[in-house]
Amino acid sequence: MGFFDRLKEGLQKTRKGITEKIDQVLVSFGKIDEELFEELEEILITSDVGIETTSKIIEDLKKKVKEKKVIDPKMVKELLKEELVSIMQDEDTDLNLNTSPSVIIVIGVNGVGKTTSIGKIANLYKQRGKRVILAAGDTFRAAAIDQLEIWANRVGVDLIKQSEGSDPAAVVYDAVQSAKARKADILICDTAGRLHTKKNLMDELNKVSRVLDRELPNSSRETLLVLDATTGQNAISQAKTFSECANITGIVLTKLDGTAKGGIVIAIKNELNIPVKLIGVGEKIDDLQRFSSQEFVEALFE
Ligand SMILES: Nc1nc2c(ncn2[C@@H]2O[C@H](COP(=O)(O)OP(=O)(O)OP(=O)(O)O)[C@@H](O)[C@H]2O)c(=O)[nH]1
Ligand SMILES: [Mg+2]
Repeated sequence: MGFFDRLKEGLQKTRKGITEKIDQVLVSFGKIDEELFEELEEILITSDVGIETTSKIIEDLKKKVKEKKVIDPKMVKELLKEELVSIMQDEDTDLNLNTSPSVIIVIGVNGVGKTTSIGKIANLYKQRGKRVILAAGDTFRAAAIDQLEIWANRVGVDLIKQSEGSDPAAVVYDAVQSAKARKADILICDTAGRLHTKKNLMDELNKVSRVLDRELPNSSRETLLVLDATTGQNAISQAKTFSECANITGIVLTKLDGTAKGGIVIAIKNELNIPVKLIGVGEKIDDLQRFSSQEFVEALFE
Protein backbone atom coordinates (compact mmCIF):
# COMPACT_ATOMS: atom_id res chain seq x y z
CA MET A 1 0.00 0.00 0.00
CA GLY A 2 1.28 3.44 -0.92
CA PHE A 3 2.08 6.12 1.58
CA PHE A 4 -1.02 8.20 0.91
CA ASP A 5 -3.43 5.24 1.03
CA ARG A 6 -1.87 4.19 4.31
CA LEU A 7 -2.51 7.67 5.66
CA LYS A 8 -6.11 7.58 4.47
CA GLU A 9 -6.60 4.22 6.08
CA GLY A 10 -5.04 5.45 9.32
CA LEU A 11 -7.46 8.38 9.32
CA GLN A 12 -10.57 6.20 8.69
CA LYS A 13 -12.08 6.90 12.09
CA THR A 14 -11.44 10.60 11.89
CA ARG A 15 -12.87 10.69 8.38
CA LYS A 16 -16.06 9.27 9.89
CA GLY A 17 -15.88 11.65 12.83
CA ILE A 18 -15.24 14.83 10.88
CA THR A 19 -15.57 14.53 7.14
CA GLU A 20 -18.68 12.40 6.89
CA LYS A 21 -20.49 14.57 9.39
CA ILE A 22 -19.48 17.74 7.57
CA ASP A 23 -20.70 16.25 4.29
CA GLN A 24 -24.03 15.39 5.89
CA VAL A 25 -24.48 18.91 7.20
CA LEU A 26 -23.54 20.53 3.91
CA VAL A 27 -26.01 18.46 1.86
CA SER A 28 -28.81 18.98 4.36
CA PHE A 29 -28.65 22.77 4.24
CA GLY A 30 -30.32 24.67 1.40
CA LYS A 31 -28.45 27.87 2.17
CA ILE A 32 -25.51 29.14 4.14
CA ASP A 33 -26.67 30.65 7.39
CA GLU A 34 -25.66 31.03 11.03
CA GLU A 35 -27.10 27.63 11.89
CA LEU A 36 -24.86 25.91 9.33
CA PHE A 37 -21.79 27.49 10.87
CA GLU A 38 -22.96 26.39 14.31
CA GLU A 39 -23.27 22.81 13.11
CA LEU A 40 -19.78 22.90 11.63
CA GLU A 41 -18.45 24.43 14.82
CA GLU A 42 -19.91 21.60 16.86
CA ILE A 43 -18.40 18.91 14.62
CA LEU A 44 -14.97 20.47 14.95
CA ILE A 45 -15.18 20.89 18.71
CA THR A 46 -16.33 17.31 19.25
CA SER A 47 -13.40 16.13 17.10
CA ASP A 48 -10.91 17.73 19.50
CA VAL A 49 -10.01 20.67 17.30
CA GLY A 50 -10.42 22.69 20.50
CA ILE A 51 -12.56 25.72 21.21
CA GLU A 52 -9.92 28.35 20.49
CA THR A 53 -8.87 26.86 17.18
CA THR A 54 -12.42 26.08 16.11
CA SER A 55 -13.51 29.68 16.74
CA LYS A 56 -10.72 30.94 14.54
CA ILE A 57 -11.56 28.48 11.75
CA ILE A 58 -15.25 29.38 11.78
CA GLU A 59 -14.53 33.12 11.85
CA ASP A 60 -12.16 32.83 8.90
CA LEU A 61 -14.62 30.63 7.07
CA LYS A 62 -17.41 33.19 7.47
CA LYS A 63 -15.11 35.89 6.12
CA LYS A 64 -14.16 33.78 3.11
CA VAL A 65 -17.77 32.92 2.34
CA LYS A 66 -18.62 36.62 2.39
CA GLU A 67 -15.60 37.71 0.36
CA LYS A 68 -16.12 35.09 -2.31
CA LYS A 69 -19.90 35.59 -2.28
CA VAL A 70 -20.44 31.85 -1.93
CA ILE A 71 -24.10 30.85 -1.65
CA ASP A 72 -24.05 27.08 -2.21
CA PRO A 73 -23.37 25.13 1.03
CA LYS A 74 -21.51 22.46 -0.94
CA MET A 75 -18.86 25.03 -1.85
CA VAL A 76 -18.08 25.52 1.84
CA LYS A 77 -16.10 22.29 1.92
CA GLU A 78 -13.35 23.57 -0.39
CA LEU A 79 -13.10 26.77 1.64
CA LEU A 80 -12.87 24.76 4.85
CA LYS A 81 -10.08 22.61 3.39
CA GLU A 82 -8.16 25.75 2.41
CA GLU A 83 -8.68 27.18 5.86
CA LEU A 84 -7.43 24.03 7.59
CA VAL A 85 -4.29 23.90 5.47
CA SER A 86 -3.59 27.54 6.15
CA ILE A 87 -4.23 27.36 9.91
CA MET A 88 -1.86 24.39 10.20
CA GLN A 89 0.92 25.99 8.11
CA ASP A 90 3.46 23.53 6.87
CA GLU A 91 6.72 24.02 8.65
CA ASP A 92 9.90 22.20 7.91
CA THR A 93 9.24 18.72 9.24
CA ASP A 94 12.66 17.31 8.35
CA LEU A 95 14.53 15.92 11.30
CA ASN A 96 17.73 17.87 11.73
CA LEU A 97 20.28 15.06 11.68
CA ASN A 98 23.16 16.66 9.87
CA THR A 99 26.08 15.34 11.88
CA SER A 100 27.35 11.81 12.47
CA PRO A 101 26.45 10.98 15.09
CA SER A 102 23.25 12.93 15.51
CA VAL A 103 21.02 12.37 18.52
CA ILE A 104 17.29 11.91 18.91
CA ILE A 105 15.89 11.96 22.44
CA VAL A 106 12.36 10.69 22.73
CA ILE A 107 10.29 11.95 25.65
CA GLY A 108 6.67 11.83 26.78
CA VAL A 109 4.40 10.43 29.49
CA ASN A 110 3.97 6.69 29.85
CA GLY A 111 2.12 4.69 27.27
CA VAL A 112 2.04 7.33 24.54
CA GLY A 113 4.15 5.25 22.14
CA LYS A 114 7.76 6.34 22.73
CA THR A 115 9.39 2.93 22.43
CA THR A 116 7.28 1.90 19.47
CA SER A 117 8.05 5.16 17.69
CA ILE A 118 11.76 4.68 18.32
CA GLY A 119 11.55 1.28 16.63
CA LYS A 120 9.78 2.82 13.67
CA ILE A 121 12.19 5.75 13.39
CA ALA A 122 15.17 3.39 13.61
CA ASN A 123 13.67 1.35 10.81
CA LEU A 124 13.06 4.43 8.68
CA TYR A 125 16.71 5.49 8.85
CA LYS A 126 18.15 1.99 8.66
CA GLN A 127 16.25 1.62 5.38
CA ARG A 128 17.99 4.76 4.17
CA GLY A 129 21.35 3.18 4.88
CA LYS A 130 22.05 4.95 8.16
CA ARG A 131 23.84 3.27 11.02
CA VAL A 132 21.52 3.57 14.03
CA ILE A 133 22.14 2.82 17.70
CA LEU A 134 19.46 2.71 20.39
CA ALA A 135 20.00 3.63 24.05
CA ALA A 136 17.71 1.98 26.60
CA GLY A 137 17.33 5.09 28.72
CA ASP A 138 14.09 3.96 30.33
CA THR A 139 15.66 2.06 33.20
CA PHE A 140 12.65 2.48 35.42
CA ARG A 141 11.15 -0.84 34.35
CA ALA A 142 12.96 -4.00 33.19
CA ALA A 143 10.17 -4.58 30.69
CA ALA A 144 10.98 -1.26 29.02
CA ILE A 145 14.53 -2.42 28.27
CA ASP A 146 13.28 -5.77 26.94
CA GLN A 147 10.71 -4.06 24.75
CA LEU A 148 13.35 -1.83 23.17
CA GLU A 149 15.60 -4.84 22.68
CA ILE A 150 12.85 -6.61 20.73
CA TRP A 151 12.60 -3.57 18.47
CA ALA A 152 16.38 -3.40 18.06
CA ASN A 153 16.45 -7.04 16.96
CA ARG A 154 13.48 -6.63 14.66
CA VAL A 155 15.01 -3.62 12.92
CA GLY A 156 18.55 -4.99 13.05
CA VAL A 157 20.29 -2.20 14.96
CA ASP A 158 22.51 -2.19 18.05
CA LEU A 159 21.18 -1.54 21.52
CA ILE A 160 23.11 -0.16 24.47
CA LYS A 161 21.57 -1.11 27.78
CA GLN A 162 22.31 -1.51 31.46
CA SER A 163 20.30 -3.19 34.16
CA GLU A 164 16.98 -2.00 35.50
CA GLY A 165 17.34 0.85 37.96
CA SER A 166 20.67 2.09 36.65
CA ASP A 167 21.22 5.77 35.92
CA PRO A 168 19.77 6.69 32.51
CA ALA A 169 22.46 9.35 32.09
CA ALA A 170 25.07 6.59 32.46
CA VAL A 171 23.33 4.50 29.81
CA VAL A 172 23.32 7.48 27.47
CA TYR A 173 26.99 8.16 28.24
CA ASP A 174 27.83 4.56 27.28
CA ALA A 175 25.71 4.81 24.18
CA VAL A 176 27.51 7.97 23.08
CA GLN A 177 30.89 6.26 23.43
CA SER A 178 29.60 3.32 21.36
CA ALA A 179 28.12 5.63 18.78
CA LYS A 180 31.52 7.32 18.39
CA ALA A 181 33.46 4.05 18.32
CA ARG A 182 31.12 2.36 15.85
CA LYS A 183 30.80 5.53 13.74
CA ALA A 184 27.03 5.55 14.08
CA ASP A 185 24.99 8.12 12.20
CA ILE A 186 22.07 8.34 14.58
CA LEU A 187 21.76 7.62 18.29
CA ILE A 188 18.18 7.34 19.52
CA CYS A 189 17.58 7.52 23.28
CA ASP A 190 14.50 6.11 24.97
CA THR A 191 13.44 7.72 28.25
CA ALA A 192 11.09 6.84 31.07
CA GLY A 193 7.59 8.17 30.94
CA ARG A 194 6.83 7.10 34.43
CA LEU A 195 8.72 8.17 37.53
CA HIS A 196 7.78 8.77 41.13
CA THR A 197 7.22 12.45 40.64
CA LYS A 198 7.19 14.97 37.85
CA LYS A 199 10.29 16.54 39.39
CA ASN A 200 12.18 13.20 39.24
CA LEU A 201 11.25 12.87 35.62
CA MET A 202 12.32 16.38 34.70
CA ASP A 203 15.60 16.07 36.66
CA GLU A 204 16.35 12.84 34.84
CA LEU A 205 15.75 14.39 31.42
CA ASN A 206 17.95 17.35 32.33
CA LYS A 207 20.75 15.07 33.41
CA VAL A 208 20.61 13.11 30.15
CA SER A 209 20.61 16.36 28.28
CA ARG A 210 23.72 17.59 30.11
CA VAL A 211 25.60 14.39 29.24
CA LEU A 212 24.81 14.96 25.57
CA ASP A 213 25.81 18.65 25.79
CA ARG A 214 29.14 17.62 27.22
CA GLU A 215 29.90 14.51 25.16
CA LEU A 216 28.51 15.63 21.80
CA PRO A 217 28.59 19.44 21.92
CA ASN A 218 28.54 19.87 18.16
CA SER A 219 26.07 17.19 17.21
CA SER A 220 22.63 17.81 15.76
CA ARG A 221 19.97 16.97 18.26
CA GLU A 222 16.24 16.40 18.02
CA THR A 223 14.16 16.27 21.17
CA LEU A 224 10.92 14.67 20.11
CA LEU A 225 7.87 14.80 22.35
CA VAL A 226 5.53 11.89 21.78
CA LEU A 227 1.83 12.63 22.22
CA ASP A 228 -1.03 10.15 22.01
CA ALA A 229 -3.78 11.45 19.72
CA THR A 230 -6.41 9.47 21.61
CA THR A 231 -5.86 11.54 24.76
CA GLY A 232 -7.35 14.62 23.15
CA GLN A 233 -6.87 17.99 24.80
CA ASN A 234 -4.74 16.32 27.46
CA ALA A 235 -1.99 16.07 24.86
CA ILE A 236 -1.87 19.86 24.69
CA SER A 237 -1.30 20.20 28.42
CA GLN A 238 1.40 17.51 28.33
CA ALA A 239 3.19 19.50 25.65
CA LYS A 240 3.01 22.62 27.78
CA THR A 241 4.44 20.81 30.81
CA PHE A 242 7.34 19.23 28.92
CA SER A 243 8.10 22.50 27.16
CA GLU A 244 8.94 24.01 30.54
CA CYS A 245 11.98 21.79 30.98
CA ALA A 246 12.99 20.52 27.55
CA ASN A 247 13.83 22.25 24.34
CA ILE A 248 11.36 20.27 22.25
CA THR A 249 12.18 20.36 18.55
CA GLY A 250 9.25 18.34 17.26
CA ILE A 251 6.17 16.32 18.10
CA VAL A 252 5.46 12.71 17.20
CA LEU A 253 1.70 12.28 17.28
CA THR A 254 0.86 8.60 17.67
CA LYS A 255 -2.29 6.47 17.44
CA LEU A 256 -4.10 8.67 14.93
CA ASP A 257 -5.56 5.43 13.63
CA GLY A 258 -7.15 4.80 17.00
CA THR A 259 -9.25 7.92 17.27
CA ALA A 260 -12.20 9.55 15.57
CA LYS A 261 -10.94 12.80 17.03
CA GLY A 262 -7.93 13.37 14.79
CA GLY A 263 -8.85 17.04 14.89
CA ILE A 264 -6.34 17.19 17.73
CA VAL A 265 -3.63 17.61 15.07
CA ILE A 266 -5.22 20.89 14.05
CA ALA A 267 -5.38 22.09 17.67
CA ILE A 268 -1.75 21.10 18.28
CA LYS A 269 -0.59 22.86 15.14
CA ASN A 270 -2.50 26.01 16.01
CA GLU A 271 -1.98 26.22 19.75
CA LEU A 272 1.58 25.03 20.23
CA ASN A 273 4.63 26.56 18.75
CA ILE A 274 6.22 23.18 17.98
CA PRO A 275 6.12 21.44 14.60
CA VAL A 276 4.40 18.07 14.30
CA LYS A 277 7.16 16.12 12.54
CA LEU A 278 5.91 12.55 12.52
CA ILE A 279 2.57 10.81 12.89
CA GLY A 280 1.80 7.24 13.91
CA VAL A 281 -1.00 5.60 11.97
CA GLY A 282 -0.78 2.03 13.25
CA GLU A 283 1.23 -0.46 15.26
CA LYS A 284 3.27 -1.91 12.41
CA ILE A 285 6.89 -1.06 11.76
CA ASP A 286 6.18 1.17 8.77
CA ASP A 287 3.17 2.91 10.31
CA LEU A 288 5.04 6.13 10.96
CA GLN A 289 4.96 8.97 8.47
CA ARG A 290 6.39 12.42 7.99
CA PHE A 291 3.65 14.92 8.70
CA SER A 292 2.37 17.30 6.05
CA SER A 293 -0.64 19.55 6.66
CA GLN A 294 -1.53 19.48 2.99
CA GLU A 295 -1.49 15.69 2.82
CA PHE A 296 -3.33 15.39 6.10
CA VAL A 297 -6.19 17.56 4.86
CA GLU A 298 -6.24 15.79 1.48
CA ALA A 299 -6.36 12.37 3.15
CA LEU A 300 -9.13 13.56 5.43
CA PHE A 301 -11.35 15.02 2.72
CA GLU A 302 -10.57 13.10 -0.43
N1 LIG B 1 -2.74 1.89 16.97
C1 LIG B 1 -1.55 2.40 17.29
N2 LIG B 1 -0.91 1.96 18.39
C2 LIG B 1 0.29 2.49 18.69
C3 LIG B 1 0.89 3.50 17.89
N3 LIG B 1 2.07 3.83 18.48
C4 LIG B 1 2.19 3.05 19.58
N4 LIG B 1 1.12 2.25 19.72
C5 LIG B 1 0.84 1.28 20.79
O1 LIG B 1 0.79 1.93 22.05
C6 LIG B 1 1.22 1.08 23.10
C7 LIG B 1 2.25 1.78 23.97
O2 LIG B 1 3.40 2.00 23.20
P1 LIG B 1 4.86 2.12 23.83
O3 LIG B 1 5.76 2.37 22.68
O4 LIG B 1 5.15 0.98 24.72
O5 LIG B 1 4.70 3.43 24.70
P2 LIG B 1 5.77 4.12 25.65
O6 LIG B 1 5.53 5.58 25.57
O7 LIG B 1 7.13 3.64 25.35
O8 LIG B 1 5.28 3.58 27.07
P3 LIG B 1 6.13 3.50 28.46
O9 LIG B 1 7.44 2.87 28.15
O10 LIG B 1 5.25 2.68 29.34
O11 LIG B 1 6.27 4.89 28.97
C8 LIG B 1 1.73 -0.17 22.42
O12 LIG B 1 0.76 -1.16 22.48
C9 LIG B 1 1.94 0.26 20.95
O13 LIG B 1 1.79 -0.79 20.05
C10 LIG B 1 0.17 3.97 16.72
O14 LIG B 1 0.58 4.86 15.98
N5 LIG B 1 -1.05 3.36 16.48
MG1 LIG C 1 8.60 2.75 26.54
